[in-house]
Amino acid sequence: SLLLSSSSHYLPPQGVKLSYGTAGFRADASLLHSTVYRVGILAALRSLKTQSMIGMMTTASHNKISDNGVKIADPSGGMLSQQWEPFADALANAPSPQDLVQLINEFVKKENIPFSGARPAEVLLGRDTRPSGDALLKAAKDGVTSVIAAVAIDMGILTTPQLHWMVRARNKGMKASEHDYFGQLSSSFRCLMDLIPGDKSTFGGINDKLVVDGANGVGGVKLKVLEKLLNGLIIEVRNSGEDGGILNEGVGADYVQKEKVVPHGFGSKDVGTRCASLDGDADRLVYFCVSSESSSKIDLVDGDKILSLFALFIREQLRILNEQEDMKNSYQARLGVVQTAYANGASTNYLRQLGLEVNLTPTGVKYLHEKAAEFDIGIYFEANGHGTILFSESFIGWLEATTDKLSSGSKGSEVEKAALRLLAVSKLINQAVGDALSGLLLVEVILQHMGWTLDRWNELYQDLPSRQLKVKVADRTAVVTANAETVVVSPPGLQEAINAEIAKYLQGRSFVRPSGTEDVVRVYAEASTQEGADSLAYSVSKLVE
Ligand code: 16G
Ligand code: ZN
Repeated sequence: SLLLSSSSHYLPPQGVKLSYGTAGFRADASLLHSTVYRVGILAALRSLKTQSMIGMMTTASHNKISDNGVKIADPSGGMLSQQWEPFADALANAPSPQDLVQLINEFVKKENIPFSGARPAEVLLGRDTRPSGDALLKAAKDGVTSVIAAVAIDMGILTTPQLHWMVRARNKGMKASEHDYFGQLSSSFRCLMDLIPGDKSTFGGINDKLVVDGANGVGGVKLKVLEKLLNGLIIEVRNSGEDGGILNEGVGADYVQKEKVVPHGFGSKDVGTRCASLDGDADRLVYFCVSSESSSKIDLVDGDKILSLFALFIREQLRILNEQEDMKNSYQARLGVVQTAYANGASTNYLRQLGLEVNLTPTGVKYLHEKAAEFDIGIYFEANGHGTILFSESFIGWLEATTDKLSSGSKGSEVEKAALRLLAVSKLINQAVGDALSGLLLVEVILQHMGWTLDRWNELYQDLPSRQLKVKVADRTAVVTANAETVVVSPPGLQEAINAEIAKYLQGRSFVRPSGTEDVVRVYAEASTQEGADSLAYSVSKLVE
């Protein structure tokens, strides 16, 4: 068959076992040709099964430039259904073309995947700026088109969230080019700017520029295009990759958040400037400012604080809607926030003090996203800067009906403005997946709305000192956790030992979990002082060894 002959060009590397994991397949790019080819097949099958457009993104995000990776966007624009992950693993690891064909035939039968009389498979392909992306793109196309009548549509170099956005838009019957993406982001941004209360515009002097570290990846380049469509926001992009810097090397959101130092290209000249950093495929965003002229230390404004800013703004708009006499009880929108155990304890306290429902899930976007989707407005963020705000269809419908009704009556009322703001947020913020570009625009417009500087925002609460360590162990799967990774259930006795350590520290908190992306166990600790956090992390890592 066609499949048998084409797959013989993509034999898997020997002795390498790949796993779809939390973020798709990732490895040194030279090992991935057969994997990407096979994920192309999977994408086409997924498209047939769902009778929808599927996305396939080639990226290794914040990992080093010689790595690459591949992941699937489901019809909603979200992550691949977890039910298909075991098939992805089996597919990637099938030793020979014959095994591969047999595996596919069995799966097609089991899943009842329609071939004849059905709409042919369509797969949107995107990739980041990695040099290995070109050859892997060919493997992806070959994989997709080895399935009968399947079509691969190459969208070129994109951020990961752009591709997810396009898949979602296409499946909703909307226009889904890059031009449409930029159009939607910039018009909803301008709409929010126009709705800023007049008396606030003189506060704060926020009209200074924002300086963005593009991680030498795709995000900085796209941001430069986007910036031209905005007015009232001046952005300087550094580390755009156009000046010889290397992707993710001493730059980017992952580096800045983990190391808490300035990225390359930033320094004493930037003291007092509002800075932001994207990761290599622009699905993570953190803010920071350079602490002092003499050191490379930064004040980090992480995903938890972005979440807090968003939550404050949304809560305020909901309050305006609910206070209005005639609006009462018309729609009690449920607002929920979702974090992981890595969220700084001070952020969780702060959010609870605001009266918000805070939910914890295990690490990984698919878990946070799924939980957030249970609310009318669900805000999720990982501390590392990946997150977004999800709006329920029914609440969007209500907002649309309400703004229609109001625009004929009480023109320009506070209620109408609040409803219009929420609608604009739902269009600005990526509904498919965390998106650094749309997140950045929302942060900027909220700061302007509040009349806040970066410092004022950063003062919402003060982070507890924390420390992360990784421990190499013989078998990391021996560590099994429960309750959103906050307790160890196996090996027996480990949690009790951790508890005993925690008890020695003021505001102590610590947990361990096996990494989903590296062969290590991760240790997290928090305490009232940095010395305390360091020593708690150290003693817990000794327990894990
Ligand atoms: C992946 C996840 C990210 C998570 C990280 C944790 C997605 C798309 N990405 O990058 O959400 O924070 O893994 O890595 O789910 P770890 O398991 O090695 O700590
Ligand atoms: Zn990323």
